[in-house]
Amino acid sequence: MADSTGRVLGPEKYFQPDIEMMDRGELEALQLVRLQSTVTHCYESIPFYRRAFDEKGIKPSDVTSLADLQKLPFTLKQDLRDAYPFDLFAYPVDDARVQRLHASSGTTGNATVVGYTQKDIENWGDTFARTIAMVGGDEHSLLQVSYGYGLFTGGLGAHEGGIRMRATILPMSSGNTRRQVQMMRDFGVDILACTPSYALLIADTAIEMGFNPAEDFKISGAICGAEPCSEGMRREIEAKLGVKVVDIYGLSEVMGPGVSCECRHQNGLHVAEDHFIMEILDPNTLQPVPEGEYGEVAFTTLTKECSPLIRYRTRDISRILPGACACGRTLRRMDRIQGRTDDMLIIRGVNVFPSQFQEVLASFSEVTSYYQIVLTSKGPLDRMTLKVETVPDFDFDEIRKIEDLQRRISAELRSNLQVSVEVKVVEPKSIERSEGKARRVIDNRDNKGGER
Ligand code: DLL
Repeated sequence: MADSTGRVLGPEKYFQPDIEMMDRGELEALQLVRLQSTVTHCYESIPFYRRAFDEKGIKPSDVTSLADLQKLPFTLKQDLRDAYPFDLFAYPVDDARVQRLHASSGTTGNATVVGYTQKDIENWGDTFARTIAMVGGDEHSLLQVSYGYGLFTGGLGAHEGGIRMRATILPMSSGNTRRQVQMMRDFGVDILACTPSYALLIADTAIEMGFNPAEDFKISGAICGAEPCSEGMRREIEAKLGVKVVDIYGLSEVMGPGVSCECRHQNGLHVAEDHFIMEILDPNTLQPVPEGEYGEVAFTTLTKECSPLIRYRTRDISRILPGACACGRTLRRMDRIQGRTDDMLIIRGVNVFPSQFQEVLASFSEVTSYYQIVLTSKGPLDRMTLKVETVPDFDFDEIRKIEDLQRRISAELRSNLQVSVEVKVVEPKSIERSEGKARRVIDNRDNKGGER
């Protein structure tokens, strides 16, 4: 069997085939048992949930089917912030069962803090290990973890995945990119785990160092998530490193990376439905949308012990993809994240997500995946400038060529996204590089976010 790029695929690998290919009826029965136990756990151990249930007049025993999930209250990011630091924990923080804490950065308010028991960490590792298998890895693989280690869940989440898989782990964390490349080559790394922006920077650095990783390195797979990545950018990383790139999704509040992940067929992310129930909600009515329609993703955790969550509204936009996957997994797939409700830009009345720019840029061979959106205000009106870097051999001496390219990109953006954008093509390496999540939007408006 060959994939979309013509690469011949070996046999499919699975980490937990009994679960990943479970009969749907059995899986739903398992979900119900776990949902009932989670609801009881939340009600008995977390005053926030007891209050929320009481306000709605619901008791854990009222949950007798998966459809009863609809009766339960939502949890918002603000609820986690208000609970800072430990009020949403099911156990006191000094309880021996609480093994680890992670937290979001908290740049826009209190950090959200999440606790993990040993079992929580093992379950988390299992979901990441599934992705390692999805991209062709196994216990013989050498896994380079180049997500940041620390309170961010990327590094340690991938690390746990490596442990559960019994792979060999190279715990690089992010940064020191030339050293990353050198070790990737010298040690014969098989699989890289990092953000897509960092994978691209690693690839470009390797090429700059005079290597041709696609031909000369052993690496064959990359697990790239934590931020949006267009198909164009994915193909660029794949071509430069000679790997297959699979997408992995997750968020610190819900667990970390591994809530859903893509198999090598690259057609949506299989949700770890034995650990989470996913809902797609209409953001206005908060009712579930029909299968295949976009909406806000919400998760209910099914196995988390320390920080269980009921109907957590993520603000991420996706949809459920109908149909079976060629890999044989029965876990349903969600589409790649389209954007976040709070990332959406409203420019002169038109709604647009930064990631949509990436998709349009992918059709221009003269530019790379490095881009940045700069917002400024001119009087009451907002202006958007899209800075995009050209490929290294683009001729910057010919003003006419530059202007023509800018005009063509701008016209394409207008016809695809209906937005009026000033496009500025800039020389290679003039946009800041990222070792983690890329900063795509610079907001220099006087009234920041006034129109957002
Ligand atoms: O980014 C966890 C993670 C680490 C996921 C490593 C994958 C790999 P947070 O820092 O809490 O956690 O950020 C979560 O990042 O709500 C999405 O908006 C975004 N995000 C995460 N994965 C993807 C992805 C980690 N694959 C927020 N595609 C989420 C697009 C993603 N956006």
